[in-house]
Amino acid sequence: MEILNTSVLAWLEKMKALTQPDSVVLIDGSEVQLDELRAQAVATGEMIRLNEEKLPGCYLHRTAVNDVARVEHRTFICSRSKEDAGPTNNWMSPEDAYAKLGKLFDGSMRGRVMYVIPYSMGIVGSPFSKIGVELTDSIYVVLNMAIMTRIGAQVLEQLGDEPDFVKGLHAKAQLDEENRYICHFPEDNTIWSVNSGYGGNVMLGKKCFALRIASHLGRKEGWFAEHMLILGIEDPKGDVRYICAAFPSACGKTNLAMLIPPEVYRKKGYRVWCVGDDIAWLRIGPDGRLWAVNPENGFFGVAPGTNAKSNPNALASVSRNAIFTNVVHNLDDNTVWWEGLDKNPPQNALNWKGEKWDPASGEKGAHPNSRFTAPAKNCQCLSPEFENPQGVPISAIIFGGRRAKAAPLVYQSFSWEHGVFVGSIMASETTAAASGKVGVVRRDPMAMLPFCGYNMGDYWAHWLEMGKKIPSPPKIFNVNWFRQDDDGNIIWPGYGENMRALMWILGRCEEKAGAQLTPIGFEPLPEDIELEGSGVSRETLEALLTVDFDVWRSEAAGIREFYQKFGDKLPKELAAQIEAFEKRLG
Ligand code: GTP
Ligand code: SPV
Ligand code: MN
Repeated sequence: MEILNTSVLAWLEKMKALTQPDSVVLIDGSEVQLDELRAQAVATGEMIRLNEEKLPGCYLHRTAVNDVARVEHRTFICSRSKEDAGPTNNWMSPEDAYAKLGKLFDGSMRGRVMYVIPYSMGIVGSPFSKIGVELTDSIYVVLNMAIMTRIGAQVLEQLGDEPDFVKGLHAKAQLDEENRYICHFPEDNTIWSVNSGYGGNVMLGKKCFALRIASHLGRKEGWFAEHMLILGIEDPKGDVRYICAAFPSACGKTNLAMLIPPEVYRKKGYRVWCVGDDIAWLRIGPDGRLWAVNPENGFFGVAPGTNAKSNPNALASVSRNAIFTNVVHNLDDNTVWWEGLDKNPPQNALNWKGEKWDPASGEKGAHPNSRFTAPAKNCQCLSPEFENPQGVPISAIIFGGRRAKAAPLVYQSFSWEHGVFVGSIMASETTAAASGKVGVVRRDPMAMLPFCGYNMGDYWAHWLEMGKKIPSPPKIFNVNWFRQDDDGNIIWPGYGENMRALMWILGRCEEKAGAQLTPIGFEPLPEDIELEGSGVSRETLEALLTVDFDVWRSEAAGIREFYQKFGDKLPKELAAQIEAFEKRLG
């Protein structure tokens, strides 16, 4: 196999001249080649091959200790004009960014191999799909991209001689934190990432392309690239309704996407199907509904907290051909462990840094942002529509985050416009998925704060515009699985039990479920939520549904302050929404 595409060739020559690798290897997607790379990575210690009986085809990788999460303060949108990046993104001019990173890339692959990964976000050849080529000096990246995307010869063939691909360049360089940069050039379809070897910083198809670059393309071309899971709920008659949900990083997308319904629904014949757990690309279908595809081919999920009770489907998905990053290595049987997997931490083990670890020490063994990379096809509840190039029609869009107090368990917006407002005012406590302080509430509109590749004000305008063009738009909701009591305990059981809120949501979509009007939107009455077998008391449910006006008045002030950052980019519809909201609050 060789590269014939003249644009790919010309760009590759330039990047070779810049980074000066010893050799270049084209990734054809074959198991033979991937196996050779796995063996090489094992030989150098980059990967550890795990127990062949218990975890066939699985590997463990440890990143540098200073390189364990996305780095938002070092992530840049390098549009020509600063205004196009907007007040919520870091910005560097393309000239400055190319110059600055050019120096860091200069000779960075000397003594190393450059791997060329042609990949498709979405099913190869589907009109919904987009192609990228990532150049990287990391085998870990190659093996992860091989799970997370469709790679290899078929992609180059599909591209033909078209110049329409996203150019991704990644070099580990010295893994120097002070010179780590993740730069996006939306006008050039280009991503440059240097000095990291961790997940979302380096698998350029994921957040960099499928969200930051794709959101920019979506605005130009009239579609959405969103930080959303996609799931289907099949009713006893066999009809399936699909829902998208946007939660910030480490706020429950993967868990919701793979949920197992509570007994009360299971016995009636309900099933849940996972279409995607992180990213949705949405377009208006010929029938006037919004249709979603998952552009990925695997799951890059949070390990801690994943167990046989919280997410059995995820656990089964990582039982073969998976890569584990920054978890505990059990030396007795050469398997892996993480906090929350079970109550039996291994006694003879290494922590995520590769140091001897004593579970009794009180120190965590796995990094809080440790992850698994698993092929989608491993997932027992993977939707039969997963490979459907048309995607699935969406009945409801859900926004949500981690809020100790403000947001109730679930509520519905009054309209598309109000739904966009609800998405725009999302806030959530920060998590270990990005470097920085954990547990600080911040505004994270549509869970896209770190992922929107252009001015968030224009992004809201795009949402409002699209709303006018969708003849049968999904209804928009908000959920919060993380409401706490005064002692700081989360009072909703979460996980599979979240289906109870989803059922109310579908009931609302079909105009069957009841609701009460509140200043924030339509809320279920306690009797509208099925509690059988949940262990949740009516009293707790009432607490979960309470809207504290004082809390929301101070929210409104925070929203105003946040909106102010956008100046005249704030859509007038949203200015009217906050106005009306304050009136409703009194
Ligand atoms: P990213 O992959 O970073 O985008 O995260 P995510 O949104 O997919 O979150 P994920 O499902 O991996 O969950 C993150 C953490 O939240 C894990 O530790 C879960 O155990 C926990 N979690 C997920 N769902 C729930 C829930 O319904 N209730 C509670 N209390 N915790 C949850
Ligand atoms: C997230 O942080 O939202 C992730 C992990 O899904 S990463 O791919 O690193 O962005
Ligand atoms: Mn996830």
